[in-house]
Amino acid sequence: MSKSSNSPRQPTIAQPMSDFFIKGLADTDPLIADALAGELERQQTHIELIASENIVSRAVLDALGHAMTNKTLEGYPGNRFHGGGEFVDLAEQAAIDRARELFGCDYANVQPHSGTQANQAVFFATVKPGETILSLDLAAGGHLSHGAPPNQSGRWFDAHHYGVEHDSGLINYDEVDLLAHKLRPALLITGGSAYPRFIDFERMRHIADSVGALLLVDMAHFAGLVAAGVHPSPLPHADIVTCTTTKTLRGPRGGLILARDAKWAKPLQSAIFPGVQGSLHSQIIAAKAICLGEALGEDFRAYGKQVVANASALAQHLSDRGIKLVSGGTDTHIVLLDFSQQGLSGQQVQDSLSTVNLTSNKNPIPFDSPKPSEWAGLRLGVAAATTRGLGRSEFELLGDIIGRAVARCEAGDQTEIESDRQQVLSLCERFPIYPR
Ligand code: DSN
Repeated sequence: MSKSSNSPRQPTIAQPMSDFFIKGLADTDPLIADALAGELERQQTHIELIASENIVSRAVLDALGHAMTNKTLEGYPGNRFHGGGEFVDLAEQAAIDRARELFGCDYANVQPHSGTQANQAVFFATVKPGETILSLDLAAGGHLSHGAPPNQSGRWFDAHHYGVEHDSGLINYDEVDLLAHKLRPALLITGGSAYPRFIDFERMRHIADSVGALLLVDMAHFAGLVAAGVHPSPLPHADIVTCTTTKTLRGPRGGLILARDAKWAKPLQSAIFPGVQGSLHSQIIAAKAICLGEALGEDFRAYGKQVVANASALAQHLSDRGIKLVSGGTDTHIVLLDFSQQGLSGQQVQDSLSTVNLTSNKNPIPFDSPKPSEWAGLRLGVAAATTRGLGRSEFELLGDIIGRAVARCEAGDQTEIESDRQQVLSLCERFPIYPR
């Protein structure tokens, strides 16, 4: 027996924990601490009307700031390239199971870092560089990652686009049919960022089948409405569905890929990893599981119903005030305003709304100028303010305030700004978010 094995075990003396693990941001990096504090206060004192935003629960925030962020893993639950994955496996499997239950599908991949990367993975799994894809035009409400010229998808694929009817603002399904027969795309894509109406998924399926194309539906904007049962689901019709977990789904920044048929599991698993991504963002996957769990609850269905009611109230109120709406109204959380007749740009109206603590974004409208500075549209979304608790009457009040902001843009009249800003601040106080 060696001498050392007979020696008494040395008592363990814990070292004091390093400040590195204790000190908070305010002590270590005041510049970034101030930026975070400023952003929180901005959210608390402004009403968010950007359609791609929402306000996540405290539970989702807890996961996003958790030490799970330290864990590196590649692969999928139970089949990782690194050790120590048992707890992330729990979180990822919960996210997968909840996504499948929520959307009623056989396959879910919860790893995409964003909606764009979810779409990239679908391209990776279904089309080869140079093949033809057909999608909704950007100005008609489509999305950059669906083959827009400046995006990788627009460079790697032979991308073509369908639009909306000039008068109705609704998708021109006859044009989709015509282009599909002429171009024979490998992939037909629908969905986008600024289309306020239901999409006829059944008709899209029919068109895809008639030319042997696969159908991808990007439900990034309306996924939460599908989850809440207030929007038709694309799952029964599309081969593959992508979405983000932000926006109406009210979760962390990130994407999902869903498919009704498990035959897509293998190509889509390897398209995300190792196809277009490396290791997963473990803490974000935990946050996705939380948001998907929330979306399975009754409260979320009530939220979804209220989103649609609020959007409809806002659309009607703005229309009554003489503001033109693309497609004449909305079926979703999006209300798209058209200022082309007034000769105003979306930027002017966005700036005017920001003076009264309303946050929005300029947006192209169908047949708009390609130059963002000349876009005549403004996109509003009601999901974030609905999460905050605003109902129809508050959205009617916002409609009045927006109407006056537009009138100020037209007349160059700066009166009533302060009283309108105070009304918005008082809404923020009545419907607070996160403890100060
Ligand atoms: N596509 C952008 C939007 O809708 O605002 C970001 O997701």
